Amino acid sequence: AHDGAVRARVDQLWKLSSSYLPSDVPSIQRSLVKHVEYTLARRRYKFDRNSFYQATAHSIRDRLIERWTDTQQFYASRDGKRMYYLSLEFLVGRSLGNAVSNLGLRGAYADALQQLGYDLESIVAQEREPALGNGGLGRLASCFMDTLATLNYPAWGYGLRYKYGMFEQRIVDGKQVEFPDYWLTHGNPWEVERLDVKYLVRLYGQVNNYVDERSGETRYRWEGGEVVVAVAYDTPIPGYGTYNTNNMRLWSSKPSHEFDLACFNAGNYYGAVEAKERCESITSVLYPSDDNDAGKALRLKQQFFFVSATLQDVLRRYKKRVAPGRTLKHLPEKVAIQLNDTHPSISIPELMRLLLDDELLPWDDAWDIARMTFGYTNHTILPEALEKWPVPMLTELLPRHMQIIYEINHRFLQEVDAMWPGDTQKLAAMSIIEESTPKMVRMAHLAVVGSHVVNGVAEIHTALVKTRLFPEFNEMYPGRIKNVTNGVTPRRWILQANPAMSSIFTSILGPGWVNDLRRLETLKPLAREPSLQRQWTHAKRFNKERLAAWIKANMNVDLMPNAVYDMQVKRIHEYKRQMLNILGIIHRYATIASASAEQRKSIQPRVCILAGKAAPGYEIAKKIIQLACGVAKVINNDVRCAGRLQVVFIPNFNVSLAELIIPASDVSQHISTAGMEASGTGNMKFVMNGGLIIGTLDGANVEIARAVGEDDVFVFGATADEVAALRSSMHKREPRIDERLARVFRMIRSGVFGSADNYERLLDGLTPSKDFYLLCHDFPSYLDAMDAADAAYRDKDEWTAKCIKAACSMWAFSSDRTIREYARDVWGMEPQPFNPPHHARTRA
Ligand code: F58
Repeated sequence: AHDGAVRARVDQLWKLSSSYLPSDVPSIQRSLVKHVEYTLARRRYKFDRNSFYQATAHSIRDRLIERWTDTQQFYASRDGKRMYYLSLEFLVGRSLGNAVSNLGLRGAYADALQQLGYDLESIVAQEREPALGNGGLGRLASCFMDTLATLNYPAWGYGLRYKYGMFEQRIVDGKQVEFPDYWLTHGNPWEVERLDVKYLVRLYGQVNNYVDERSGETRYRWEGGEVVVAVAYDTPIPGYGTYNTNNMRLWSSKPSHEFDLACFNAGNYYGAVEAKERCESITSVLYPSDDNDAGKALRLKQQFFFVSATLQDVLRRYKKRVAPGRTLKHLPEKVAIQLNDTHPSISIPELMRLLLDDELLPWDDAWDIARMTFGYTNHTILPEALEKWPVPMLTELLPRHMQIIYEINHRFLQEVDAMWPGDTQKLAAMSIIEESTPKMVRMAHLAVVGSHVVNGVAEIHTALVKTRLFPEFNEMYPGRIKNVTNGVTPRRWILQANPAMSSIFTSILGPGWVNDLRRLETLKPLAREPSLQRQWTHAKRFNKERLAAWIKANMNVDLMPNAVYDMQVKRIHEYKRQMLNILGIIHRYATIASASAEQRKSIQPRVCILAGKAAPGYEIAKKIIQLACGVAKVINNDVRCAGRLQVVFIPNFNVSLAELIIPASDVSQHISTAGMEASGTGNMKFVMNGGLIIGTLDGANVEIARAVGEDDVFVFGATADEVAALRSSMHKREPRIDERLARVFRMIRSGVFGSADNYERLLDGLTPSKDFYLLCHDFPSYLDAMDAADAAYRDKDEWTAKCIKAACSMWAFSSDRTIREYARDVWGMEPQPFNPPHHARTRA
């Protein structure tokens, strides 16, 4: 009787709070004041802009949480197939602006704050962005999270909660200096700490075997070693214009209790503290690397820690959902796991271990389950970036996994031998184990063998994956390698980043375009209409002034407002060829400097903006930054360049800066050596924001050019096939270089941009016979492309028309299109739109 009364009271209380929080202006204001007082414990009139940021974030968070818990309960009740996106990186960017916009509450919050003396945009700018990723791969994961929620897919992201994100880049004396990014200083209002959701993760130890009494088979158990705890931190991911709110679960490492006690009891106090530190260090720092950190044991620990906690969590959730006749064999019908590159590919042997050693499944059943569950996305074919782990290291850290990998490889090589009998070359090329000293585990081979679909991220990239990276695998498993071209979320990259342009779209098309970019196509016939052109030009001008104001305030440089804004913002890497851009800038400088005052007037004014981080250990990339800064200093202080040319290197490029920079561009450069950039996603963002591309036929540039029309992309340079041919004849190349390029080299060597010693290593790699990235080869056609862009810009109306047409042709590069393809071709997953009951929505 007592139980019944308690239950009734609890039900009654839940009913009382079963309606969504009201979001009219007065209610929002009450919630802000409430959070200032109760969440922040600040007194009335004793708060500043940052406490108002915190209060606003908490107010929105309340509204996220109710949708989020309801969505998750709804998914559980529907029992549909779910997808888990496993990524060691999520470059989320700021959350407040995204949340108010996705919840449709931008206007209400702006009004509520304005009446209290605050401006929503400046409150939004208070947020410190979590930088839990390096670049494109991490940002892609976050774009996917936005789309998955927006399209109502039951999906979760899984990752790591690094205490230190991507380092902060400062430019000191014209050089990159790295500072730690402790992004949690002021707390993180977007996460919910789940101290009750935790798993034990084992490292090291040994494998013991025993005979299973029922079957008489030998079975294995991984025992001993160190045990670490993974604690979950959840972040709600709202969709745009839907109630569906998904989850991103990030793990943090903690020492395990038993482990602690054991050490303390043994009287080894310092040892115990040290061990505790070691446990916590697993999730302390994001590796700021651009290719893999060969042989870094901590990185492997991070990967396994992540995978182990995630798979335990996924299996626990799967098993909770009992249905008649359902066993682990049906896992692939209910669960898809996507591996974002090979970083989480240790999942494959870990799932095998769980199924074999804990669930006692036969090998073949376990293998079918694993293979049908996993999909693997490849993001690079550069050999130096393909992950490999030394066998001795893997054996020590994960002895049971090493056994399982050997067994997978053994069975796989039997298949290879059956297909190509006696072909030892094929066996060596395809083996998961590389027979080097020490032996290495090729994680990409493991991922291909252990997944049912392998995908590249742009058409040309997928073609190269099939023909150059995995030709034998492609022959052995026809159809397994597929293309799914990347995309970016128009919510963040158009609506949020570019309100000026977005309001043009909304005024003509209504608000629905951001979830259906195809609607922009209807604007293309209007591209030459004066009224649209006028609005478009105003928006671009507004965005340029917004950026110029930031640069004035933060770098004290006054940018020309009427110039072509030319940008290259991305990680610094030799293959991305920022160096080619800088050489082009120096050439332009030389042309201006040697021109008469009269001739100078006819040179198109240009503002060149570069930004991006170099991996701390990547010396050449750091030198490229140094040269860019040296060139900027000289050009910006040379009176002959006044009104004609300016160069800025913006420090600490991140998602928030990208949102400011990209909408201000007239042209952007995506000029990688053909065949080397898997896709690129910045290219998509720039065109969506009304800028044109100067680029090589690489990555998604190829598809963008097809979508917007070849005439509206300034293409240059060797094609991927030509690059291959040029490289193989490189040693025979005669050492003649373009005269304009030779002049640029002479200027650098003469110390115009700072001591030539600084740049010797850069120039050293640029003789035609050594020029791996083909800068010398592509330089003349690069200049032609720049000239073509300058010429096109002179006809302002025609230029604006090109930009409008291009921006309105980009629907295929919305991550909505990308995710629908994954759902159909890789995950076999249907949307599950969640609509709360009517009473829950309306009762105030
Ligand atoms: C990028 N990879 C590709 N890797 O370079 C880019 O072409 C593509 O558009 C993007 O993925 C999305 O598919 C990338 O960003 C990393 O940042 C890795 C981080 C971990 C170490 C190795 C590089």
